Amino acid sequence: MVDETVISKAIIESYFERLKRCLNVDVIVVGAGPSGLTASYYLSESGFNVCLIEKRLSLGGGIWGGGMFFNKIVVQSQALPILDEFGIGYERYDEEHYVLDAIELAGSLIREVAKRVEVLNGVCVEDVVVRDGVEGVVVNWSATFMSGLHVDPLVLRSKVVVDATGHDAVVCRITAKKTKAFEVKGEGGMYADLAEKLVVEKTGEVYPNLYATGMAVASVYGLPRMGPIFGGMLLSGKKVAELIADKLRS
Ligand code: 48H
Ligand code: FE2
Repeated sequence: MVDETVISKAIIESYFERLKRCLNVDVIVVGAGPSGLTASYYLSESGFNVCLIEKRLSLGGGIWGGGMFFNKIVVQSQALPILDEFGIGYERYDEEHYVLDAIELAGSLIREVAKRVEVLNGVCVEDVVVRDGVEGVVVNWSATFMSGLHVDPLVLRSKVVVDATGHDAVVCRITAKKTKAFEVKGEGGMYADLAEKLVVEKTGEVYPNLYATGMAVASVYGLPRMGPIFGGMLLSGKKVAELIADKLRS
């Protein structure tokens, strides 16, 4: 016979163990869109403890809607090895463009990440801990912001924080405002070919121990936008994971 209080106790105990493990991790990734999911996957594959924080209930960010709600995604040939690693199918459109299903992309990334990474969904990053560089994030339930209630936040610490919050570049914006050490320029106009190259090229450390990946990179450096081509997001997520792995191992 199932018992309601046992169900509740199992959930509370299991979740609180997860929350305690998130108090001190190697890497906190903020935002579970394509770049944050890819970064989290490769970091955990390299043996690091990762906490992935997503303000919405569902992970996947901008993947689900494809282009203008047409739930298809395009990637360029360089991103195919990442799709292969996740076992995600795609069709060749021409020699440079490949088309895939947005739902399969989101579902596959989420499945592999959920198996490896501590995910806190429905949790919003509202501030950063800055001492010798960024040393953690300040979090609260997303529902707290929606309710308008005054409830103070909690703090999670890490060696590195990754801003994968997309167009808003939330973590970089907060850090820029608090430290006055750099500026977040805001993304530029549409130029897919250039944007895809630059977003990967400029992926990296923005401020000591704070890295940007995905659209957040475009926002920080004023790069052009690329529309619904997602190869750059996946490649940026993989690159940021490699850069952080090198830093944490040195
Ligand atoms: C916790 C937060 C917070 C917060 C936001 O927007 P995303 O999908 O981001 P990327 O960079 O991985 O992918 C961008 C892509 O979706 C896109 O928009 C492209 C390619 N656009 C091109 C164009 O021209 O428009 O995901 C960001 C995630 C979302 O799930 C947010 O809910 C989450 O971050 N998030 N999570 N705390 N403060 N802010
Ligand atoms: Fe976008």
